[in-house]
Amino acid sequence: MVKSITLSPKDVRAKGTLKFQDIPLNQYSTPMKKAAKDFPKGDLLRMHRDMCILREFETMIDRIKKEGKYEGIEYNHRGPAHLSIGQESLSVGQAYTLTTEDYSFGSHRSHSEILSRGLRSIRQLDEKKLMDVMKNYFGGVTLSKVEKDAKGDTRDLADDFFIYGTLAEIFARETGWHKGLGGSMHAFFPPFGIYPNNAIVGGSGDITVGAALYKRINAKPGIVIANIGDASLGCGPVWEGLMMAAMDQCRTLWPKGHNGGLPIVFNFVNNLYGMGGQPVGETMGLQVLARLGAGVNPEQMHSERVDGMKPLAVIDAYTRKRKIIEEGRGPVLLDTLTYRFSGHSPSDSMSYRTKEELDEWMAEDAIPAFAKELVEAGVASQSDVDANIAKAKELVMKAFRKAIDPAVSPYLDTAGTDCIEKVMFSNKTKLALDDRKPEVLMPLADNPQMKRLAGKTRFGLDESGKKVSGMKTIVLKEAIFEAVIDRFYEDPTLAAWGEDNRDWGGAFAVYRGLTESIPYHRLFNSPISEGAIVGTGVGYALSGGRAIVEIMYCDFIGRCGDEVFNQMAKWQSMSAGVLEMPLILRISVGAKYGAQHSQDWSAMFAHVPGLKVIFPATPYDAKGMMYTALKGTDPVVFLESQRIYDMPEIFVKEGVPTGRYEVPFGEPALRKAGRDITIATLGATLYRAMDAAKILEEKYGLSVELWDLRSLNPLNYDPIIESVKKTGNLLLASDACERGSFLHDIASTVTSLAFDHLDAPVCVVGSKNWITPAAEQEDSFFPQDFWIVDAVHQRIRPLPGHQPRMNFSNGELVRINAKGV
Ligand SMILES: Cc1ncc(C[n+]2csc(CCOP(=O)(O)OP(=O)(O)O)c2C)c(N)n1
Ligand SMILES: [Mg+2]
Repeated sequence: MVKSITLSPKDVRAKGTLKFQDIPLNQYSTPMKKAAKDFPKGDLLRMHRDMCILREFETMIDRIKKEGKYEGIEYNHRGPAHLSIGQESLSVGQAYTLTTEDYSFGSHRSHSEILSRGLRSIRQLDEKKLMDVMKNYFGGVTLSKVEKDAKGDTRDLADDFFIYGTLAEIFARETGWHKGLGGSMHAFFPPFGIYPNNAIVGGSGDITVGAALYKRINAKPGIVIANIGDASLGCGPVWEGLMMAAMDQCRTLWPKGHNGGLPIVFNFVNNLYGMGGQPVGETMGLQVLARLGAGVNPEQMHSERVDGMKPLAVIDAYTRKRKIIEEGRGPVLLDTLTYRFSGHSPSDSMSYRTKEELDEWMAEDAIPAFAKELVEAGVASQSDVDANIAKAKELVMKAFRKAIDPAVSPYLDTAGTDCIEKVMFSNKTKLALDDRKPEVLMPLADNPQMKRLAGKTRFGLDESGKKVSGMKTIVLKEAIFEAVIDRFYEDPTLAAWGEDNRDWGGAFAVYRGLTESIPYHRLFNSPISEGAIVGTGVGYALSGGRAIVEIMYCDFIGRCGDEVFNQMAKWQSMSAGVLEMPLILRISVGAKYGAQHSQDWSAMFAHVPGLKVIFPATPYDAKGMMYTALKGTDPVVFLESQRIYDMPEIFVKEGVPTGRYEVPFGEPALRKAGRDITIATLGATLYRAMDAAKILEEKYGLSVELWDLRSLNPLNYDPIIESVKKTGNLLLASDACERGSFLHDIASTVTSLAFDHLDAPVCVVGSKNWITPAAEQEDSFFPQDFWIVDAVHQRIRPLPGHQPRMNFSNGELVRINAKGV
């Protein structure tokens, strides 16, 4: 199915004026007496209670950080505390309108959002469900800490459970929401729809869009909220998230059942500051944040400014916006005004604002103002209000005493042998992440590309050992295609996106033929937003789907650095295994396109704990490893070298199987057995190393053992060590620049593990420590077969009569390093 949106110059070039609609500002003014009629009895007073709990909770942390004690009890909280004192009304108002089917994501300053959603969910869920949540969360450990001295009913118990669990997480205790591995800035609780809060400013700006994609693509109920700060509007991922959230295709091209704008509210928690910087008047020029929506789409994202100091104004806005979203007219942008009375963090000396300004806002404090309105409207009495304040203190003190007591709330033994490996990767195999029938456009066997591939041979050498043309035999990019399309027919949640992923088939046509089989909502072109491509993949995966996203060139990874390094890699660990991250990031490693399109940055991925990083170099491996990746539940960086997209299978005699099979991660593959020299490669360099092996054998009579590492992480060293024991040496080669190459890591580890067996230091051959030059000069940049031969001669064992062209001597190594080359 090819898209057919034609763009006529007559329309596009027509003279006219672009009109904007008015953007409402702080419009809510319904008197409490009238508004109260729309609320069930007790709800408004409970909202006041919840605000008091939030205030007391944050005040307690504030005291601890500043005075080292709360109500006379000493405690030293070493971690961060970005408090939301002053912002409670916004959180409580928002939470009032949400159900556990709605997902909210937040920022470093999200304690109030967590607590308000938790306390609200406790009132919404039926008691049995509530009990199940508490009993099932980490086997009821947190529950066991509050059960003994609980008073009242299940909901009272749940209040204790939730306040204690949140505080235990902030204090890094094993009984917290994720065993203390998330902490203050990353706490969340999925059973109540509370999704990751993010310490990276604007980090939730694109992740939340991924959650909205999950809802839309899989037709799941609920909306999603991105609670991000006003200053986060300076962050690229937020802009990318906005662009992607508003993409027209969700309405123009996505099929019935999935058609409609994304169900998302970008809720800018506008407290008028980003640390001490002021977006209004100083660091930005919007003046009124709500203005932004006008630039995003014709509906202006239904943008408006809401007075977040009034909880009922927030409720009113969310009630109206939910309707818009349910009509398929999202996304929505809210500029929700608030003010933080507390400092940005405990070290804040408030140098950036005047006492007069602070006093003016404190005089409008939402909690007493709301209480006054309740009393004046006859909804509550002063003693009800006072009782709320007292109850809040009691609940917070109870949780505090437990959370600081090491006997009740121990720390997780992170030094224990298997703690890290238990949470870093989920290491599961799951064929389908939902039990729906996968939505496809035709039977797999009818797919034109599958039919074309059926006519190809599966092994790429003819009887005389010569390579068969890629026109006749299956090549690496087609092997990847076979695995991907098959998994689309198995897992209904699997969705793919990236730049030009659809009609074009990806810039290198790996997906050619996928468009015919897969409906738009499961395979789509993204905006040119590398950050949001990966960030939405993260949000999609942690919401419960499986995504495969693509970055067109490895060099572009700088654009999604945060998403890969801090988000994709870290959420499984930060959640203590509560979340899984079945996200495959395909990255094409370039050639021929010069300095900004041809660099192998594999070492960067391997350096970041929490990513599986693989680099298959043969069609057999590419297909088998793609299967492994797409069945797993872990984040995988799947590197593909453009130089070998058209490479046939020349190692596995049986050829690339037409059916399903898996190639495990972390196991180097023996490409050729030998006795004298061990060469191990990563990626496309395998083929140049084969040529080098031929020279070494034919010209110098040396028997080469050649290993294809295939994986950076995980990596089983055993076979390489065994080979080194046999040959007494090791040369490592890849296309990555030599300095900082992951191969140096391998060299160092092998040296430690097999020191006594090495006759020469392990030698690393990489590209020059320079820019990738023009295609015409690439051969003097990427390792060539003769480089490997020269390196063997100069660094491993002299080759009789050999005249090296390259200089791998000690002197040259010292010289170029001194030059910074
Ligand atoms: C990418 C990034 N840059 C800088 C920081 C340091 N930092 C933490 S919070 C903050 C201010 C954020 O302001 P805003 O988004 O308005 O949220 P607020 O703190 O006002 O709630 C900064 C600069 C960070 N955590 N992440
Ligand atoms: Mg702010």
